[in-house]
Amino acid sequence: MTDAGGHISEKYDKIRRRVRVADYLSVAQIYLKDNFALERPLVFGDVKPRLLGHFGTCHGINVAYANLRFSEYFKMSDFVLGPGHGFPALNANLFLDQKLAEVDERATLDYDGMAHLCREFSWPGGFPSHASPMTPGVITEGGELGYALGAAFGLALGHPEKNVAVLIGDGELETATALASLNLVKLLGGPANGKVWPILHLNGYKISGPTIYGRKSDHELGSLFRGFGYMPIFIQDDTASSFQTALLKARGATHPFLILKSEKGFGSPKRHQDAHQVPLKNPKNDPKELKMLEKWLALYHFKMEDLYD
Ligand SMILES: Cc1ncc(C[n+]2csc(CCOP(=O)(O)OP(=O)(O)O)c2C)c(N)n1
Repeated sequence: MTDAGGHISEKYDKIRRRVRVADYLSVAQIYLKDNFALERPLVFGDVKPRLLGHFGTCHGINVAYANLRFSEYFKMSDFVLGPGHGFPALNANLFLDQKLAEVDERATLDYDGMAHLCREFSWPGGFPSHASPMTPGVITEGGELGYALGAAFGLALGHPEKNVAVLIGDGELETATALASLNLVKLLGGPANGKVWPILHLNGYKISGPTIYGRKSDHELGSLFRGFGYMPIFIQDDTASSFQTALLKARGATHPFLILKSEKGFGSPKRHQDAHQVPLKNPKNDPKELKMLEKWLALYHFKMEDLYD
């Protein structure tokens, strides 16, 4: 993967690898019931009979999580996830961080564990398609949008040791709850409290419809967040160098508010409104779609050793 300007710098290799592997595992969870490391050409029998889950928002979530988790500028104590439908991404990262293994002994960081993760995703008796009480670290189930920002402030208030990152969906920020929670910044600050780092996940769509924030100019967005008392910081694209530059800037701000622009469905054969859920609908029966799925999975150059760092 190249960074802005087309050059590849080694500095952010770990971040890029995590995004690539978590993206691969997000696709694999939605589609595969066998051939999990693409060890041979994909056949119809490798594809799940019923395709459930949501890919559209996954890449942006993986970008945010990897950049926050492996940043040298930001020591994250908690990650609060808001965007509507990104469970394959969350589950992939919990698996890679071996948090899933703490509650599910079959989620080992090897081929069998990966097979378990994918096979059981959105399967009766297995992992649900959305965050649920069995998800490690879950605070609320997440079925109702709007609470991520409020929960993040709740974690930081009275806990000066906390550095809470919260990813807010642009659709989520249209809810009254999330919008009103922007005001909570006025309660923070001072030595008694921790810090909250909100990141707006601006992928321009809620489910398959356009978001209001996606239609605002940078000037309008910046003025809005400034008005609430934040320092808006735009992450220019979803590369590691842009994200880390933004985090470095945010470190010097009392109340940073990061804005991550990502393309909904990035990596998949469909984008934007066509990528929200399952971008390829029929790779189980359509040879052309099966080839498209194989090409899509191959894009991530997944190797088993990618799991181990
Ligand atoms: C209060 C509430 N209203 C509506 C919904 C239905 N809903 C689920 S996800 C979603 C869109 C969320 O958009 P965004 O936060 O941008 O997430 P993304 O599109 O990136 O998945 C909506 C409207 C809901 N879950 N809760």
